[in-house]
Amino acid sequence: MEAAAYASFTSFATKSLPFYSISQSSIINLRQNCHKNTLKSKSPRNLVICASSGSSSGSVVTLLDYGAGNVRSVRNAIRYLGFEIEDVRTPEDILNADRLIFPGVGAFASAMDVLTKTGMAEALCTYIKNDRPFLGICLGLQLLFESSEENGPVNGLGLIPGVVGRFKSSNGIRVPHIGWNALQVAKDSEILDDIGDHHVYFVHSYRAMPSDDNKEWVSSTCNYGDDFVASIRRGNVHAVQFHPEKSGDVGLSVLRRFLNPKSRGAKKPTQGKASKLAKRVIACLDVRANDKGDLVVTKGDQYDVREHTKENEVRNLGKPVELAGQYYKDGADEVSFLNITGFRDFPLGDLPMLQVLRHTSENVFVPLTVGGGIRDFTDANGRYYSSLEVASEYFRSGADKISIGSDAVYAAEEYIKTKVKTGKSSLEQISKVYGNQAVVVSIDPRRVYVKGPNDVQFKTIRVTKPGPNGEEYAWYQCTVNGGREGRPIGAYELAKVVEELGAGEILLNCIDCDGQGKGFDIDLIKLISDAVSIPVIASSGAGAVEHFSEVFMKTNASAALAAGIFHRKEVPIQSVKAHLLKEGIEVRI
Ligand code: 1PR
Repeated sequence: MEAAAYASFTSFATKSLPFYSISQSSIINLRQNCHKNTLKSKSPRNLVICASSGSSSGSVVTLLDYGAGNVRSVRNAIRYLGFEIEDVRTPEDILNADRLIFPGVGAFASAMDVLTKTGMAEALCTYIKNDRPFLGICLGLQLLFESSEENGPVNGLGLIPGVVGRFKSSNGIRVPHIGWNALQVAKDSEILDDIGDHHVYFVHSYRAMPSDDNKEWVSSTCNYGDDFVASIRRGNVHAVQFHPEKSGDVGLSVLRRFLNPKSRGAKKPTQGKASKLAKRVIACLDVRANDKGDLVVTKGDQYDVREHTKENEVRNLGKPVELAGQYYKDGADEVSFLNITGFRDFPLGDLPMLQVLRHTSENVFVPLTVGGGIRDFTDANGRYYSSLEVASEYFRSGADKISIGSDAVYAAEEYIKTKVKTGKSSLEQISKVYGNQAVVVSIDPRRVYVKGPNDVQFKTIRVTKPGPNGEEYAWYQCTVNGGREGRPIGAYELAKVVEELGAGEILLNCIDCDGQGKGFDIDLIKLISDAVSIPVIASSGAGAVEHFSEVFMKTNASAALAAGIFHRKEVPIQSVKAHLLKEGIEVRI
């Protein structure tokens, strides 16, 4: 599932689109329909193309949006580049577009279902077959192919030969594919001309494969386990599997080149080097209201965020929007906000946090994660909010991923007890609607030393450094409510279960190491990153550039996150990356 947003997608379609009741049979006939190039009438199933109509303004772009999370990011990027957006409401709007961006989000089947029922599928085929300027993004690329294995087989628009299949974790790779890769440019594609060796951001579990049948379309490939189609180009029709709106400056250049063909120079694309998935460096902002009620970035020592002074104030390390913008400019591959008092305050009552997200996403074009307080909630007036509603509000406000802490612990405990997936936990509900790759589980474990490996029912490890009483073993106890309460479940058990319940990534903190600057807990990170096949973000304890190379060399972490050293300006993000490059670890530069 690619960032599925079926719920909002169908509700948008039902409310806004007059053609929703059209029969589903056209899915089957779609391919034939696409090959008929004799469309004459203006009925939704038989559309005429207006070669240049709609807005004649060169600064307007038409967007096919069905109300899902990361479309906000595309909107922000388009606006940032100085263009206005006109939304598609009817199939005619597609045909009348001067240039069309289709940031496909959602599961393949539900996307096809709505496109077909609304008459959009046929309009898209006509538009593309007439070589009108088109840019598909992510699922917007996959839907052009014949079919997908995602919950399928399901027929696609059938314009490009090939089947979209799932990455195979048996190839030794983590699925979803989340992160930054360089491309192998296969042919001149104009919009990729600035990419060269730069990395771009991918987040997906399914991919199309290059073949002899589709080679006239494929403009670049990427290697992740095997070679997959990273972009296609034929005439004015472009589509990319990566997210240009989340790929920093180089991603913005892809959009700019599509939106403004005049800016395309005669420059020839440089061939990217073969690349592995780059290790990510993430800046984390723990956010909460201080005693005056202002939302500030704070930072704890082992989760204690108060100054040890008479006033006992919440430590204030800066303003969230400003710091996030700074980290983006400094080269952070992602920015995470953790609303650390979300467990006791209702996040939707916390409008400043939503404002922070909205403002940040207008200027920060790398992935944004937000966590804190994602759970079912009943407010003082008795109004019930599901965790899905809370998450949806975060997505609508600009988050690309949400992170669940305490509620994931309760869900995992319940699942271990009952062995039943109810489908009702926040984790299951949000991943079903938005896709696994949009759901991070944040684990807050504390190390508990024991004498022998079998002293507790939880997974223990032989520790590198013995405990205070010479203990040679430890387990990692999960906590909830910002480390305030220990729970009867280990980090190992939690990680395995949340992967099963739909987590796409694990943010692995360690209360013992948090804010200490003595390095990551390598024992813990190795334990968890070896136990799951989803990406693991190592967190807590970074104090020097060497700590980053150590964690990547000794564990299978996909990313390393730090807070204090960046906030206190002790180590710039670029120094971390320069060090990693020097050590032969691939990073995005
Ligand atoms: O339980 O779903 O409401 O989520 C609450 C979220 O807030 C969790 O992700 C939890 O980790 C976080 N949180 C709660 N209390 C604190 C606290 O510090 N008092 N922050 C807290 C956790 C840990 C890291 C930190 C790294 C790196 N922060 O994210 O940024 O340890 O720090 P360092 O580089 O300075 O060592 P829910």
